[in-house]
Amino acid sequence: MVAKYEVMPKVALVSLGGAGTSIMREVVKTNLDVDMYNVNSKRSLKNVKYYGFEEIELLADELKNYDTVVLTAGLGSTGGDAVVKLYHLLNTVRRVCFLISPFYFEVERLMKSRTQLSKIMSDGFEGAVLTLNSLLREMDDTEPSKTKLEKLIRNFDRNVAGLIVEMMEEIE
Ligand SMILES: Nc1nc2c(ncn2[C@@H]2O[C@H](COP(=O)(O)OP(=O)(O)OP(=O)(O)O)[C@@H](O)[C@H]2O)c(=O)[nH]1
Ligand SMILES: [Mg+2]
Repeated sequence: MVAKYEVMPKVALVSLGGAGTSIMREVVKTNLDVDMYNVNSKRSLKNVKYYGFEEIELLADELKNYDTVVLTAGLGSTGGDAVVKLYHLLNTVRRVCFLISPFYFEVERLMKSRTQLSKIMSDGFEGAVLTLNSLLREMDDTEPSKTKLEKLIRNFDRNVAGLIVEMMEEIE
């Protein structure tokens, strides 16, 4: 007799860098049940497998066992470079990206983010690129405050986390 079992697509979520990590922190608060991996300069998330930026190859080898890998990172710095590298190492896997592009005034990072994005964007691209600029419209106070911006970013990360959870629940 052949054992009957449901074939579930294997999906993993990977966050990279500061922005990716704070988005994943919001995902962890939901009850999404998927394997999670975090790449950063130090470990900061509980119950999530941690890899350093220098361990991307090792992580890629582990991720090759999945059907789909969802990647989230902020572009413009180390996390952006790491997501580009990982994206290309995973060319045998379905990749879905949720990428954050910097504020327009982060000039250096913005330029770097464009280069990084050009290395990921192609006909087969799946996912979304969201810009932090959308938050500036909500900073209409006469006196802009750091706390207000931090709150808006937190809310932004919560919304991105919501998009990721919704998308991943459809795959699972
Ligand atoms: N949504 C969101 N965006 C962030 C956050 N922190 C930084 N960013 C944005 O993402 C871009 C990349 O920043 P990080 O993800 O922090 O970059 P990193 O890879 O950690 O590298 P460094 O911060 O340079 O050490 C920044 O230019 C910001 O525009 C965050 O907590 N949430
Ligand atoms: Mg950072």
